[in-house]
Amino acid sequence: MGLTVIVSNRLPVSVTKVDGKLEFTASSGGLATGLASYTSGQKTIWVGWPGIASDELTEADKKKIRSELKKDSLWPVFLTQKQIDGFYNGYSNSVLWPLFHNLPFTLSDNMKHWKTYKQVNELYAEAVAHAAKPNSMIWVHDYQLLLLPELLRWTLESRVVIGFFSHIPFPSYEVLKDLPQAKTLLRGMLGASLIGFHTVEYGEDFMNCCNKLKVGTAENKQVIMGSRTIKVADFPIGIDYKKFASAIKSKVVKAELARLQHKYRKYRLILTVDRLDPSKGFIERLEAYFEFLNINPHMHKKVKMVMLTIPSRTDVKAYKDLKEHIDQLVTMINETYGTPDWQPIDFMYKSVPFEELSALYQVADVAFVTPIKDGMNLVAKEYIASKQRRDGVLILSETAGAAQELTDAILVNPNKKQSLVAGLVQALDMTHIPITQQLKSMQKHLSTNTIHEWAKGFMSSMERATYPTRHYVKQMSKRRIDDLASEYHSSKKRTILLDYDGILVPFYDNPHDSKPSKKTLVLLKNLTDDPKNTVVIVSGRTMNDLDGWLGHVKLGMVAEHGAFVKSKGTWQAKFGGAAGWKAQIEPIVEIYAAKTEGSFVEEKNQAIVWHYRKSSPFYAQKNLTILKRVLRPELKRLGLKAYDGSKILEIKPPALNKGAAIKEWLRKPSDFLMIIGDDYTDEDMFRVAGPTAFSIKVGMGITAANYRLKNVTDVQNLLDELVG
Ligand code: ADQ
Repeated sequence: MGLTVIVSNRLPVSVTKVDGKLEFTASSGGLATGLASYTSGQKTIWVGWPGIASDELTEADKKKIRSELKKDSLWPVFLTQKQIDGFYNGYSNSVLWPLFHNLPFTLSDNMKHWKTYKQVNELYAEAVAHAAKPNSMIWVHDYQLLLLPELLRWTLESRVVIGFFSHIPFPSYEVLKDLPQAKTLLRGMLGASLIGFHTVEYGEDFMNCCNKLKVGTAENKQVIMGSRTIKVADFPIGIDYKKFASAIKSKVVKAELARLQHKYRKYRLILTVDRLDPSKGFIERLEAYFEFLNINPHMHKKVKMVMLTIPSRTDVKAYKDLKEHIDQLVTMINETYGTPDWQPIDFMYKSVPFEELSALYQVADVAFVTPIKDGMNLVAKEYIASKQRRDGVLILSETAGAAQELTDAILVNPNKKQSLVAGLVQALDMTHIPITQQLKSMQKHLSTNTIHEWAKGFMSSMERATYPTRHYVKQMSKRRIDDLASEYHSSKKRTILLDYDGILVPFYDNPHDSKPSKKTLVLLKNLTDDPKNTVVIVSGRTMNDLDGWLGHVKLGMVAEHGAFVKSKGTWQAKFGGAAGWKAQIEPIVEIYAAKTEGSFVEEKNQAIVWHYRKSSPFYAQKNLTILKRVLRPELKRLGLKAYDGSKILEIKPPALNKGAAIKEWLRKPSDFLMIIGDDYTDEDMFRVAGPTAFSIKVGMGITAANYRLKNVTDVQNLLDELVG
């Protein structure tokens, strides 16, 4: 494999200048650990800002930094203080961060930073262009670099594979639409071949924004942009589980634990650990703790809340204001309820070494993790992993990405004081057995879904995401259509296989409205009147539908994707009797159809189809994801598969497919074979047709067909040209 290039705002190292001397401090953040495990053994370069403004550096300093960092395969991007203010403090942290976390902010004040954001993304692009080689895999991280994937695609074209991962939530269309740069940012991200988020929901919000803002066309976990297909997927980040789970074996951790156990021996300890950030819900949490103490006087002197808070973005006004507000509330609570021998809150405003953090996690009876909104939240996961020998209860915001996985935690609504207070009461009341059961189940999940697996998963999806662009087929030019027509006219025996919906008729909201037009019927009649032609309609429709609309035309027919075949005027069932599995699957599908307004379930002889064309795309996608998850074990047990079609989900046995159904026509001798289809079920036909057939995909998306047409009108024009 070629070179891997990681790009993030910050390098995993901090450079400082103390008394004119450069100092280098490695940061062992989660990302660095996860990527180290993945990239060990292969050539990797990491591009990012080294944490010092270039105004402080001489040319000699920069040279020294470059050469020092090069030893660890790190590549610095130098930024001036002005650039950092505009790009990082300004646009990234005062516009994108609050917007993506649904936090209040003023757009107008910060719009002036957009230019710098763009300019700095260009600087990163230049640096990556220097670092990358042909065939490099480039993995771009987070909201500071939303424009970078597209910039890289322009600079490096198709010589590289680009992936993008967002560590923070993605906003809904209603929130994003008011940002003047929304479209530019989406386009920037879509320069990548793979876009990853922590949760399915963020990916769906992203795709919904693409559709509503008309940047590409998004469906079924992919976005089509011109000739490119971009995959959108969820990759929930994990932690270095072993590091936290086995920390207790270290002497330093043991000593620290003993110290803390003694210090807090009189109390039930409630721990909070976060960066000081408006998204982390500090105010709501403090107000809830105040209320808890107010209504539970018997807990006074029996509980203590330790708030470990790491300073963050201290140059941004909203962060300075928040620090002041927290200080006021902490003082107020300590003064209201504190006594000479008891302080309800210990507020620690600093970063602590791993050993101390681990000991705190181990000693705490409760972790009170209540962000207003959080991409994932690693603290929740670190706490659970640290609880190998001692009990501990996790209270977690339902709005944190981690809540999707840690469903055994006490899940709370961070915006509702009563919910937070009830969470505290419940956590402090819990007994040993349920606590250990919950811990075990969450630990099992975290020990397998680690940061190492996350990095591996993303990188291997990135490798696979390269295929769609390579397999892309261009639309048929006038010249290719003329070639096809001339082969048609010079041939003696022709086989023409046509899908029905989306090929001969457009899509209708109600599938029963898809009657063929007069024009289509005339066209089919002309085609079938030519004795050289065998024309077959290969559809997912029922026999009744096809006979009703086309029964009077001399056509071969395939109904229900191959369950029934009509040749020489009579229908034959290709798959035994009734499908007994339907009684087990249909009730499940019905539940989600009922939750999705405008959708319905169709029962076919050998398949069950959920139609959601008329439903809101947001709710349809959301319920589709859940339904697929719920169905997975059932389908496995019954040997069935679920297929995503055009606004449908179809469940059927995998052997039932159009490719198998058309074999009998493919066996007949012919010197002209044309197959036209539009959705995934037609791909099975394209695959068996081989390279010499005129296999034509209608519409966008990856395909095994050899040619492409745009829409039903194009198909009509082509057929007109053949019979005309
Ligand atoms: P953050 O917003 O930084 O990350 P989080 O995921 O909780 O949030 O990570 C914080 C990290 O800092 C944890 O590893 C924690 O141990 C550490 N930490 C916090 N306070 C500390 C202190 N006082 N001393 C030492 N260490 C401390 C962003 C997104 C998250 C997403 C991550 C990873 O906002 O939603 O989970 O990226 O993708």
